[in-house]
Formats: sequence, structure tokens, C-alpha cells
Amino acid sequence: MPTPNQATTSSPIAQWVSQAVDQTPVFDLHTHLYPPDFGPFMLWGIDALVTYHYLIAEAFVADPRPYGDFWGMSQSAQADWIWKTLFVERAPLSEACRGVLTVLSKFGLDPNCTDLTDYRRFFAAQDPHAHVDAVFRLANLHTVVMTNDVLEPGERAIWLKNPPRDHRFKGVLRIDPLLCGWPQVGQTLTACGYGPSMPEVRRFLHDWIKRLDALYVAVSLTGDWRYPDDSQTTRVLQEAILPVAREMNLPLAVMIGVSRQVNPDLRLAGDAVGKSDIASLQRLCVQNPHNRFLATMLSRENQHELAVAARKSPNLLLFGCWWFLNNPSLIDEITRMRMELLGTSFVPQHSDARILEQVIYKWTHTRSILAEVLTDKFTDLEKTGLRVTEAQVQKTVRDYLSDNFSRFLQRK
Ligand code: HDL
Ligand code: ZN
Repeated sequence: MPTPNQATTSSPIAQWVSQAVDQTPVFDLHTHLYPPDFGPFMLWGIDALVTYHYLIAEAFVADPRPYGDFWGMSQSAQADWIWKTLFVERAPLSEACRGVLTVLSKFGLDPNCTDLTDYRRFFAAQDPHAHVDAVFRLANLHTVVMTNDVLEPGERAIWLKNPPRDHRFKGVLRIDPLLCGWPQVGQTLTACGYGPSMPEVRRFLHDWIKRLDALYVAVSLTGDWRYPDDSQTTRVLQEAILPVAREMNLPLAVMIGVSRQVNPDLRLAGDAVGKSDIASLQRLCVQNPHNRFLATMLSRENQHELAVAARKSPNLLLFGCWWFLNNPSLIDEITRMRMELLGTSFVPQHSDARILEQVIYKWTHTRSILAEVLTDKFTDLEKTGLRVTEAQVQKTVRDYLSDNFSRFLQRK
């Protein structure tokens, strides 16, 4: 048995961690995915992968062209240009580029093609339902959580038809316009059959949380969000969202730090990042002790304060390396810091996948970093003389990849 400060050379820890991380199915708590029964809302295949908004932004930086030329192209023509620009004429070094190559390799395809012909033939031959099964298997997921914006007429129309539900795709009520879209959202509420009053907002929330069987209510907030203040946002939070979330025992997920549409010509790719106010999040959690909050922030500069804030509020569960943070160097840095400050009490990652097959690369890449970090941390533990067991490693990984989130949902 190792004495304190004596590292063992034959420690099985690395193997235990690697196996547990690879073999533990994930509960992916924030995605933009949909099952096949949602028709065109389910985005999948090589043209969707290559025209992911992250890659659109990168292609314009690499080879600027008039925005209108690009937006006037078909999706396959857009994909052909992006593939040529980022994958053929240049080394596809970015995380979003590498991700596409990981997906192709995991399906046994050669990632060295100079055009998309062979890939298109492969994806065209897939049955959507069987393909979802294959993707969940390759990514080793058991459940993904959707992002459902029922204030958007197209999505609302599908839900009102009561589509068959795939149990692997859980619903979430996403309510950005309710918090940040007044007075326009009043007209949307009217179109949905609800008046623009707080009791009617509460009725909307109740009705749609039930229809979606929502796991939580979610909102993305800009970095200039403050709480509490005299804004309509605070009023809707205090008079509608927080009371209904308490009544229905649902967490509110706050994703803070987006700087919206800094370049509108890039459309979905036009958002950037801004620093957030940790004190507002702290007050939201402390002043609403009977609510539960999931939180993530977009700015790297906020991460240390955010982890400290999570130590102060047991009703706050920190999650993910969101969006511009979902890159190996930052996942490594942020996950190490969170383990050192929060131990096992956080959720290291969500995929944020928009295109079905992205969960394969987002989880493959995250798993390899999580395994490295966790091996270091358990090795540090072993050096104290603690007897690290395989069961302890397995439980820790289950907590990080699934059980912390599911337990947080079940808390009363
Ligand atoms: O608001 C959000 O949920 C963000 O994740 C945005 O959808 C963003 O565009 C994104 O896709 N990030 O990965
Ligand atoms: Zn998202």
C-alpha cells in the first residue's frame, strides 16, 4: 500500500478512470436536438454538420466573401464551400472542424475526402430512427435534453399535434422572450391564447411545462443581466417564473453571458461573449432559497467566481463548458478548477449539440479530457495514502456524467 507522498507506478487508477469515463452513459442536460418525429427540426447528416454555425463563422474569417452570396446558396453549396475553405485548403485545426472529422471516423468513413460526395451517399442511406440509435450508441448517451421554444410558431405547431415522444429526448421550456422580449412577447402570448398579464404568464408556464413534461425551465441572458432591479425581467422572474418553478418543483437554468448579434450578417453565428455579473446570480440563488438553479456562464473570466458562487448556494448546480468554452484547453482548465473547488458537486459538461451526430464528437473529445483530469485528481488522492477503489471511481464518474443532474431534478 503506498505510503503518503509515495506515488505508485503500478496504480490501476488511470485504467479505472478511462474505463469508467468511456463506459458510463451520459445524461446530456442541454442540447438543441430533436427526435425524428419532429421532422425538419431534427438536423442531421454531413451538410448540416459542415454548415454548423460555428463553421460558418470560421469560414468567413478564413475566406471573407459578401454575406449575401453565401446566404443565397443552397445548403449543399454552402457546405461545399466550407469544406473546401476549412478542410481542404487549410488544416482543419479548430475544435468544430476536428469534430466533424471525429464523427466521420467514428462511422468508419475516411476523413480525408476532398469533397462531400461519399459522405452524402453514406448519410443518405441511413434510416433516421436507426441512425439516432447508432448515434446514441457511438456517443454512449442514455438521454438528451432538448431546447423547446414554444413561443416559436413552428415548434408550437408540432407540439400541438401531440407528436409521439422518444423517451430519450426530454423536454425543456425555453423562455428567453418571456424574460427579455417585452412588449413584443405580449403579442406572441396572445397568439398562443394567453393574455399579456402575470397570471396569464403563469398559466402559460403551467400549461406548457405539463405539455412538454419539461425537466426544467431555461433562459439565456446577456452579460448585462442584473438581479434584482426594476426591469420587466426581474418582475417576470419574481411574479411568474420563480413561483411556477417552485409550485412544479422544477429548476430554472440560467445561461449567462451571451452578447447577442454582434454581427447580424452572420445570423445564428453572429453572437459573441460578454462578462456576467456573478453577484446577480448569487442574489438570485440566495434570495430564492426554495428555488433550484442550474447555471453556466459563457466567459472564461467568470469561471473562478462562478465556482466560488456555487460553493455558497446549495440550490445552485454548476454545469458545462458552454459554447466558446467547449474547447480542450478550456475544458481542462475549468474542470480542474471546479474539481478543486467543488469536488464532485457539479456537472462537467453538456454538448449543446444542434446537429444529431455532434454528440459523438462533443462527448468523445470531452471524455478524453475528463479522463485525464480525473486520473490526475485520483492520483493526487492516492498520494495522500487514501485507498482509492474502482467502485469509488465508477460512482464519481456516474455522478459527473449523469447522477448529479438526475438527483438535482428529483430534489424536493
Ligand atoms: O442559447 C443557447 O442555448 C446557446 O447554446 C446557443 O444556442 C448557441 O448558438 C449555441 O449553439 N451554442 O453552442
Ligand atoms: Zn444551447
